[in-house]
Amino acid sequence: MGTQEDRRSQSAATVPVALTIAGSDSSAGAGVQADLKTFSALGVYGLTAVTCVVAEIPGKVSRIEPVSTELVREQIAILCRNFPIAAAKTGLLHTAEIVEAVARTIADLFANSANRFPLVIDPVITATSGDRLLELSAIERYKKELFPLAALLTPNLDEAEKLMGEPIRDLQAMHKAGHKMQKKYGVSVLLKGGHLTGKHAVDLLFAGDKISEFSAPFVSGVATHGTGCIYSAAITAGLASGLSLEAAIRRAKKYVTESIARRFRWTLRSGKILDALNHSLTL
Ligand code: PXL
Repeated sequence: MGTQEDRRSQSAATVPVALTIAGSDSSAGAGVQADLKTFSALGVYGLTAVTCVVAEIPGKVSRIEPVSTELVREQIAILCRNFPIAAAKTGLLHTAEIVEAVARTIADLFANSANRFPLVIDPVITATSGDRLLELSAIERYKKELFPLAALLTPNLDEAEKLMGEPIRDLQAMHKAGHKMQKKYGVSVLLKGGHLTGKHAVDLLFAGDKISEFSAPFVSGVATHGTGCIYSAAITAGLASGLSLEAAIRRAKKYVTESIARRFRWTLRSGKILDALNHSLTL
């Protein structure tokens, strides 16, 4: 036991660091804002590399613009040179050029194996509102350049359908598609089933020779966005803290379910209801 001063600097020095490479959501339910709140709630110091700026409210994206590839690259590079990053995630990357810039920056870094950390890829294509957020030409770059660097992919069913080019409409199809994706890209895959199975939200993890199931009661009647963002952020926080992939996902699933169940709600003067995820949970 040292002095109080020692203990303070020690706990500050040992807090795990995680990086999110994602878009800015003006309404703070998704994107880097949601990721940072999630990292904080789970005891991790969060860093950000912003890829694009989205003007939006829950349910409506009104404008989106990319950050220059040079600036995306520099944000990641300067952070990686100067912080002890223990895990990272990618969220919305918006354009093919940004996917490529992110992949090249991380590949350069990982070329020295001492610099490697687990990378979680949330292949965001569409917003919950249905607005498309990613150029379709970016999908090929994801597959060729970014997936090979990942420790985990976290597609939802819609994203997995677009990546694999086949419909996934039941649990059996989820098993088939997840296995195929794991083999094809040589990485672990968390395929998120959402409301597919009715009363429960069931996700499947394909890692090594094992398939694990993560299930939670489906919370209905909540109109929120950003659940995919905070799920991958919570997994990244777990990995940064030294949890195994399975333990990180189990805790992240609980965090997401709770943040939906304990959502914030505002009733506006017009009578319109506005929901937002509650990111400030202590699990
Ligand atoms: O939830 C998808 C998403 C991801 N990232 C950013 C977003 C959104 C959606 O609305 O704005 C930045």
